[in-house]
Amino acid sequence: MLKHALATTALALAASSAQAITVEFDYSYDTSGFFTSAHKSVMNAIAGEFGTQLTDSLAAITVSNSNIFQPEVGLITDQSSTLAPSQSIPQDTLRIFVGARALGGSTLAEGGGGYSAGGSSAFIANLNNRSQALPQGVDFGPFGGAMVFDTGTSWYLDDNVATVESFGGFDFYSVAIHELGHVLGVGTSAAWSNQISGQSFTGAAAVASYGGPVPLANSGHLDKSIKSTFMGNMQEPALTPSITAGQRKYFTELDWALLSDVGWQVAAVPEPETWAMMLAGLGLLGWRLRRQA
Ligand SMILES: [Ca+2]
Ligand SMILES: [Ca+2]
Ligand SMILES: [Zn+2]
Repeated sequence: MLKHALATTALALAASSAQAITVEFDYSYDTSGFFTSAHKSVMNAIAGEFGTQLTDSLAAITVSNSNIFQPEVGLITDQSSTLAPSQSIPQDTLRIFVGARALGGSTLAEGGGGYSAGGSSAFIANLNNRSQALPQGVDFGPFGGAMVFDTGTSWYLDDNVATVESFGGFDFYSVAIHELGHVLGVGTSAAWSNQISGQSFTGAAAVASYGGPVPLANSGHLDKSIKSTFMGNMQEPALTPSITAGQRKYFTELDWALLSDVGWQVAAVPEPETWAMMLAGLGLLGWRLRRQA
C-alpha cells in the first residue's frame, strides 16, 4: 500500500511539474498611459493562459559589460529604430514590450520582434534561439518581442475573457492574442516561412489539425474562411487577417498547432474545465493582490 501511495505521489508531482513559461509584458514604453488596469488585467489573463500552455525550456539571456542585448521597440515608438537598454532575461521567460499609438487606416495592432546585440559568439548564438533545437530555422526561441495597439480604436475590455457577451467595439483580448501569435513566430520566423509551400502552410501539426495543407491569406495569416475548434465549438481562428467589431476570437486548436509547428512545446489544448479553473485561479490571484494593495 505504501509503495502504491508513493508511486501515486511521484506521478502527481511529475504531472504538476510540467514547466510553464513566464510571459512578462513590459509597459515602460507606454508613454501615453494607454494601458489602464483594465487593459493590464486582460494582458495578465493572456500571460497566464500562454504561460501555462507553453512548456519550452528557454535559456537565460545574461548581459555584461561586453555582452550587450537591446530589444528593438521602434514598433511602439514609430521610429525606424529605438533600442531599449541592454538587459538580461531570465530562463523560461519571454519579455514582450507593449505600447500604443495612432496606427492609421484600419490597423488595430501590430506585433513582432527584433533586437540589437554584440558580444561573444556564444552570447550571440544563444540569442538566436535560446538553446532550442538545431539547425537554426526549425525551433523558434525568441527573447520576446513588441506589440503596439491603436489609440484611435474603440476597444472592448472584458473583465472575464472566459465568457462571451454581446459588446460593441473591438475586442482587446482577441486582438492581443493574435499579435502574440506573431510575436511567437507566426509570419515572423524562419521556422514559419520554411514551412510555406505556395499559398499554404504545411507544418505537420497544422496539417493534422486542419486535415491538409492550410490555406493562407498572405505570408503571415490563415485564410479568412478557415474554422477550427475551441472548447468543442468551430470558430474562426485567432490568426486570420481580420476581426469585426463585436467579435470574440480564441486561440483555437489550429492556432496552437501553428505554434507547435514553429517549435513551441504546447501542452494539451485545455479542456473546458481546465480553462475555467485556470481563469478562476487567475481571478483569485487578482483578488488577493487587490486585498494586499
Ligand atoms: Ca466576458
Ligand atoms: Ca521550442
Ligand atoms: Zn496579424
